[in-house]
Amino acid sequence: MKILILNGPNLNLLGKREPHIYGSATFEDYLDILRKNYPSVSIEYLQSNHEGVLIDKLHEVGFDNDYLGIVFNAGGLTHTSVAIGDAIAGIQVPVVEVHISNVHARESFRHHSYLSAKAAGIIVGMGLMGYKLAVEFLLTKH
Ligand code: CA2
Repeated sequence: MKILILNGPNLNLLGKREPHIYGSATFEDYLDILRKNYPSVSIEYLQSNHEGVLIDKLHEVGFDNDYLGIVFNAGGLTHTSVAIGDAIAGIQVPVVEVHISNVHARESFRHHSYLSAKAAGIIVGMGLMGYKLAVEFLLTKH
């Protein structure tokens, strides 16, 4: 039983910059805790700053029946990338869109997502806990 967590541009800076918005934990620290909480799930993780790498990963995992789903924070590409929206629409494995911050309480350009209409669910503004909630949701589909 596998789940992919996919993080997009600049999320490698978590815990290092802007802690007032994104918190002070690094994603790697959080991932350790998450993996310990779900020992029976193989949680794969990829962060990339490159749109094409993210799309290639969606295609690679998106037709693999071993995956329950993909937990995806596309970062700023959420608000700009038709191509990532198309990739999610084109794969079979469900994608849960996650945002650490409440994008609706921020600048108006963050209010629109090219992913949301193609996502199985959306979690916004719950901090890093959003990733855990997305894993819980995907486990209910097992
Ligand atoms: O709230 C989220 O999870 C976002 O996806 C984060 C993106 C932002 O563009 C989206 O609108 C909402 C930004 C990721 C950058 O993360 C940083 C973390 C620490 C320091 C600087 C950037």
